[in-house]
Amino acid sequence: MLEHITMKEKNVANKATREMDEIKIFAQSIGFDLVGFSPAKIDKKSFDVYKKWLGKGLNAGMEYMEKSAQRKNLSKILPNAKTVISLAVNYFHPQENKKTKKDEAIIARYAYGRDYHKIILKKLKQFENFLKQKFPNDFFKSYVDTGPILERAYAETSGIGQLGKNGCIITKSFGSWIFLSEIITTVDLCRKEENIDEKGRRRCSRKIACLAFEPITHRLKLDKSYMLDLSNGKTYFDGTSPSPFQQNSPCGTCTRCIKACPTGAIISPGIIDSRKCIAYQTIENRGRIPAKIQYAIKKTKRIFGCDICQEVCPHNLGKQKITTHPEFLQKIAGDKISLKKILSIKSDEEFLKIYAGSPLMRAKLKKLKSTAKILN
Ligand code: B12
Ligand code: SF4
Ligand code: SF4
Repeated sequence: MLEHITMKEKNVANKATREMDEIKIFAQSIGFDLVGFSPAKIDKKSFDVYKKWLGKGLNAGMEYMEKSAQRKNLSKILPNAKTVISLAVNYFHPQENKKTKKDEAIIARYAYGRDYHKIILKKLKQFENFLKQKFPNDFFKSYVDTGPILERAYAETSGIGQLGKNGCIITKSFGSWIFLSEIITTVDLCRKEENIDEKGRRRCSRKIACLAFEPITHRLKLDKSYMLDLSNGKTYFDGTSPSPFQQNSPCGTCTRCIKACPTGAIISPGIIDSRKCIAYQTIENRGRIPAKIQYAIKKTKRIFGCDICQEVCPHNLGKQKITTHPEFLQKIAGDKISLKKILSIKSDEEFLKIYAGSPLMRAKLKKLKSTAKILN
């Protein structure tokens, strides 16, 4: 719908749109696959979900997950934070040969090549420098994975993807095979003006602008959810209450991931009990793995991480695009690992020599050996 706007308003809008386009183009040029923007304010529902999750002890031994003050209020991390720029990087690679030999165990897909933390942080710093030049009086703080920020919640609000029952953010272009990261900034990139296009049409009357590369249905903490189609500038309101597992869910009636999880770790749609999750048990847990989970690890041959709930997801079938990031294709751990090889490594130095730069370093040799013994 065309609306009357003043010349001044139009100029502000044009400048903001240009700014946003430049930001998106730069993000793409340094290798980010998706970018979305949302106000630096956690939506209440997401925070409540996190608090309940914590309250039930579903974080298992991950004490760093208890930093709730920062997760609730990003100004505790960056005073006067206004916007979260969420970014996604596709890491998919086709698996060499799905069959494992008797002596082999499976490594989660994300750990095939170089560790994403360093690779993405470098890109975030480049992005920060670009933004600092544009906004010299503003401040920026970047995180990838390890910061006290609910990455999935912001990614969903910004429009990067939608939450699946497997708990993962599912994107239209890459399925769930993505790493998330973000830049928190004092620049307000979600101003209302940005919703006016170059022809002066208001694309959306909401304060939150959908500026993700992909137009997808939002589930915002608003009275109505909406979808902004960037190809025609139209906004669609569905008028329903926002629930990720009703109209706007990418899942519909599908429950494949819940059924496929070998340990029953998806205790309700989108909620993972880390104590039961093979990913937690094989990467994070420094203590003894419970007998029931040991059995599932042996059966599914997972030595580091677990992808089962993503592998069965129809959104990941046929959507796979091979990552354009050579670092993730540079084989270090690979898809599978020989148990004999792991068990024969004699020292941390030897381990470092073989696996330096790989996500396997997080588990450390001692942990990998003890999981290998379960699998052997
Ligand atoms: C702790 C953690 C884990 C734990 C716990 C997992 C979990 N689901 O919470 C363990 C070790 C088990 C784990 C495993 C994996 N992880 Co992990 N993990 C994290 C970490 C550090 C924090 C997640 C968190 O806050 N959990 C608490 C729960 C309550 O929050 P949440 O899952 O983020 O869900 C939020 C939203 O969904 C939102 N929400 C909004 N509305 C609603 C409504 C409903 C009904 C629900 C349920 C939720 C919801 O609220 C929630 C809280 O804010 C993030 C990085 C980060 N800083 O966020 C990576 C992260 C989530 N992990 C990631 C990955 C890749 C994995 C694995 C695939 C690795 C592997 N192959 O082994 C598995 C997948 C397991 C799974 N099915 O979730 C990616 C996810 C990418 C994606 N596509 O979503 C992240 C974002 C890391 C990154 N930077 O890329 N992980
Ligand atoms: S990662 Fe594996 S164990 Fe964890 S919820 Fe998914 S299928 Fe279950
Ligand atoms: S497997 Fe089905 S239920 Fe699970 S996340 Fe994918 S679409 Fe949703």
